[in-house]
Amino acid sequence: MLSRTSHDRMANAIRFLSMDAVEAANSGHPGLPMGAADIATVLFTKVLKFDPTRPFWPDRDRFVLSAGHGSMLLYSVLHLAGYEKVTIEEIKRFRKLGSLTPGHPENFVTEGIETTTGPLGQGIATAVGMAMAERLLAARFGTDVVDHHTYVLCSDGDLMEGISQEAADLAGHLKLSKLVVMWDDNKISIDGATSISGSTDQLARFAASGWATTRIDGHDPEAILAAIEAAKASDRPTLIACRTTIGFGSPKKAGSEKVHGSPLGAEEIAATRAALGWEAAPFEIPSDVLTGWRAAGAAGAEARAAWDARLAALPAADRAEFERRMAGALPQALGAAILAVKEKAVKDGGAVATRKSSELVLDVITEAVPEMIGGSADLTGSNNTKAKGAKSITPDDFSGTFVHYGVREHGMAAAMNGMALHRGVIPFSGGFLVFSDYCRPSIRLAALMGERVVHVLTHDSIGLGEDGPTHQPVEHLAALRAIPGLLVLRPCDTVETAECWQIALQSADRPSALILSRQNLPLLRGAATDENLAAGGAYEIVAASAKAQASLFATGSEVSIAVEAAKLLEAQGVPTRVVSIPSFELFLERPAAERAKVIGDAPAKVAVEAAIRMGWDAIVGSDAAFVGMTSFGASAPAKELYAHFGITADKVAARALDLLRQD
Ligand SMILES: Cc1ncc(C[n+]2csc(CCOP(=O)(O)OP(=O)(O)O)c2C)c(N)n1
Repeated sequence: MLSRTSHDRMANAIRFLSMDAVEAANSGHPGLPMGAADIATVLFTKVLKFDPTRPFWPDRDRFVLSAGHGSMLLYSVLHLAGYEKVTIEEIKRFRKLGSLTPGHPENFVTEGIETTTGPLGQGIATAVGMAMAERLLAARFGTDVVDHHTYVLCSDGDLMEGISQEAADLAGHLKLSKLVVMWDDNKISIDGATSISGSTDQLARFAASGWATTRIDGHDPEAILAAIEAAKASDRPTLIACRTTIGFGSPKKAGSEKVHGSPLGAEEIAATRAALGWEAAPFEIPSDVLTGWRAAGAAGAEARAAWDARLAALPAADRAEFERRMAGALPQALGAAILAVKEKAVKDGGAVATRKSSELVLDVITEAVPEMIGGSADLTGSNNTKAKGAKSITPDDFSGTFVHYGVREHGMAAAMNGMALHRGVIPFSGGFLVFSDYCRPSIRLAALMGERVVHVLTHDSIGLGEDGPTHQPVEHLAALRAIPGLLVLRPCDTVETAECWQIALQSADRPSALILSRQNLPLLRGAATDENLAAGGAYEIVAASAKAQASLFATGSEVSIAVEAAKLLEAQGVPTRVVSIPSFELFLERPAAERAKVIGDAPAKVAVEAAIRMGWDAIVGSDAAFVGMTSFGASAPAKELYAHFGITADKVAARALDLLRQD
């Protein structure tokens, strides 16, 4: 054990780096780093298994700062422990453009940061996914190479957010005993005392969700260490309520919301230096303190080297498989698996709902890509995300590949992010498209971080029928397409569904949403080849009989309506082509000349999608007609709804004829 004096000085180094960096930036949050410095010091010097020279060592312990506003805590620790890139110059550039020290921690900016945090509640829920991935990989590869813990530091705000309950429930149920959450229980948030807005007994809440819980003095290093050791021995996840003082050390501001999110000011910083006996100038670390921290950082090298040896001792095939999965490389077998599904679909023909098409694809590709971990938010039979061979994961058996997430869309989406960030698994899950709203903050973070997670979103329009407008997405396609980086894939038949799955898996650095129908759709693609036509985002699926007078554009379930409309138009002597657009994003990423060719120059252009028009003008231009939705849906059989809202082949053909008449 460090002497108390050494501990205090090491913790104070975090406090002063944070105070001084916030002061230099003239913005930021000093209160949490000052209050939680003792917790971080014990964690990083006594507990955490890490090696700053190998930030991506697969068997490192994960540390998630769920309260991302306290980013200076993390930057201070990374610098002190010896993460090479987090230099003192970077600390001085806190919150500056292009620095490695942005306002909130970004995993894609700074090595050593496990996940982007900032939206409260996301970190703790993401950490649940990391802990799940650890157990899944340990079940496959053994604890010789997969045996680490996930630690979270969260704040009051993290626990106020509803997602924290979804996460707690899931972790407690799954008995994620290697998940340890340290709650910075300082009783202060932005508006003042937390008692002005809440009175939940958090320990009772977590206990009720199956967690071990304990309460300690968050400034007592021995108590912190003892609580963590007890947590590691528990058979359940643990919540440690660490009573701390926000802004610890500041004579005038400690314990008050004033220190949460603004610089202390030169005078108060000087007073804090005097109070804590800190003589070093801003950004200077006394040599005894730096030596102590660097020794803590170097201590993990031995464990890491021992792990390297254990990995080397694995049977060659296991080792290669482990390394492949951790690198996120797909198995060779995927291409042949996709082609086999396409060939079978063409042979079988017939009408199939794309949610069912997706199941047919999953039956084959989950065999080829065994790191795929499926799931559903209690809609397994509707989302069709449980492949034929998939076994459910249970609290006592993680050898399966399917997660019953329960009715917890938000917690599910965040856990998927954590699984993807952990590496070694590819998470996909199921939900209704209309409830993607419930996942949206986590999907947004997946896109920001560039993580490969695949959301299967079924029941994608009024085509779901009788459940009515609460369940019928109208604005959701536009809302998802608005998220930068997210691939929104809406296939029209089984062949396109296979291609969209291939795209989603091959997109290693972005999330995908697969938008699938409840209702049956005819097979439109008559031939199966190796070529992935959907990968271009849009392509001509039906050619015109002569130079096209009308071009019809559609996605998903409306492509077959456009194809019927084209037949009507052709019968009236209007040469008509149909363009299927499985992905706006992939199409818009292509060069303008290629796009112009796909869009064509027919005088009449009509777009069809059972959703709002928003977003379509960028594809077809504002001069095109649009057949879709302008209101919420209604409760009735799907066919009647399509007729009621005018999304029919007749209407599409009529709009094209109108345009030609005006021409
Ligand atoms: C989802 C979300 N809502 C609001 C915020 C803005 N915000 C940042 S910190 C905070 C609350 C601060 O209280 P607490 O979590 O106790 O942190 P502490 O004051 O102890 O640092 C809020 C509302 C946020 N980051 N995320």
